[in-house]
Amino acid sequence: MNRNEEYKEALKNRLTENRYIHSLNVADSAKELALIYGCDPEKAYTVGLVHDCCKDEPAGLQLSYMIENGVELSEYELDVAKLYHAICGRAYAEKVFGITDEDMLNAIRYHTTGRKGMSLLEKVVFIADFISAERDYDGVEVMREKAKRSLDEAIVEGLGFTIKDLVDRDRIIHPDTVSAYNDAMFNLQNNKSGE
Ligand code: DGI
Ligand code: FE
Ligand code: FE
Repeated sequence: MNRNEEYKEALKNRLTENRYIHSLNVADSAKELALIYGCDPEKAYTVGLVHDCCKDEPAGLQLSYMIENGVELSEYELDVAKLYHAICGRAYAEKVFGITDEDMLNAIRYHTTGRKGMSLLEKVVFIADFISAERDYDGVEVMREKAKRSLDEAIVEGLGFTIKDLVDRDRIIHPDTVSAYNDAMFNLQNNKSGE
């Protein structure tokens, strides 16, 4: 039995209305992708639901929560508050939501940067976040098509977009972001998608 209804109630109180709607939509997209690519649709739905559970907390509170719970941050993570919510979210999901499945916890932890060697569930959640129903950026339809065709193709498209944007804005690019891009590109070029 899953605890999704309980998580929804908790998230309604923790998140802004738009962020809550985003979470419901990512859950739906993650379930759809899981059914296409053959990973557990229930796990994908739950991770989609909770992936941004700490996003609307002030950065200072997220930081103290991580410190209290013994979460260690690298220099790049410490300096990039936008990345806190994924790392903090993993700790919160384990401690408060009682999620113990390591693959689900990793899918929350790496949903913003990605990483080298992502599991199918991690990839599914990573891409679901880009194509959820309320997303309307230029190019979202291309992303939705690619997501149905190949997760690695969608990762290259999505991270290519993110990395260009970060370069344009003089932001630090997390090493996991770069590794995730290279890994997906390598898989595409060597037909090693693992899908
Ligand atoms: O939480 P969401 O808005 O749904 O999406 P997300 O968790 O993918 O966060 C997207 C934000 O994270 C976006 O503003 C770009 C930023 N981001 C992703 N990777 C990196 C990054 N920011 C920096 N500085 N470095 C990264 O590697
Ligand atoms: Fe996020
Ligand atoms: Fe999100």
